[in-house]
Amino acid sequence: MSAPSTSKGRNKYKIVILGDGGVGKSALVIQFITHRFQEYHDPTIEDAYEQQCRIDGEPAHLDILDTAGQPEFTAMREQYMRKGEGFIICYSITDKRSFDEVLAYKELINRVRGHEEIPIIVAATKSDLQEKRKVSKEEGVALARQLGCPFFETSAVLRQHVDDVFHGIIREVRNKNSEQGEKPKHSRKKIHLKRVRSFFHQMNIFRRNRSHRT
Ligand SMILES: Nc1nc2c(ncn2[C@@H]2O[C@H](COP(=O)(O)OP(=O)(O)O)[C@@H](O)[C@H]2O)c(=O)[nH]1
Ligand SMILES: [Mg+2]
Repeated sequence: MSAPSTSKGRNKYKIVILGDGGVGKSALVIQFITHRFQEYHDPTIEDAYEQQCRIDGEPAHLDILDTAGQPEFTAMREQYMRKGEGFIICYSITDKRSFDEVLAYKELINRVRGHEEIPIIVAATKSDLQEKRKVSKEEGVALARQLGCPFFETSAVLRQHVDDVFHGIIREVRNKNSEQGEKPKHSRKKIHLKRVRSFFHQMNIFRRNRSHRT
């Protein structure tokens, strides 16, 4: 049986990497794609990468967004949070604060996606820095269990469990899609709701225009 494609039917997967600045998001993505550890990557750059690979014998085209910045609720952020099909939330084993922030990123996803079941993986980074460890593996496992998602401790330096994270998130998205039987994106009920919302939206614009005139 062939693996289900995404809702757009192209084996294309939109993956978003979240996590505090400096945890190693860019290093993780770059190691996955180039098989190299890049020691420095401009922390302010938010970049998108594309990668083709075979996962469980099926082709996958990954569209990976490497985010930058804190979990604030900006319009741009809302846009990609809405479009993301799978999320990798990163924290560093050397940084307890980044671990505590994982829940804030999960809440951000919930805020945009409501009760929709969203494929997530928690990725601990910098597992080569054992002497600087501030978060135990057990704490990571417990957090992932709380979120009901897979968990890996990775090292971009040693290329440990890097593929596992990206292959894992694709598996999660595929599982979700096959459970939902690749339903059309918008049910009748949703389309109706959209129309109602759009009506209210127009009303608001109308009111705004009126208030400009007065
Ligand atoms: N030892 C070690 N350092 C890492 C690892 N991943 C990233 N770094 C370092 O952590 C810093 C921040 O990495 P970066 O990928 O820019 O973090 P980002 O802000 O989350 O994108 C850089 O100095 C990297 O060299 C890792 O797996 N092991
Ligand atoms: Mg970065």
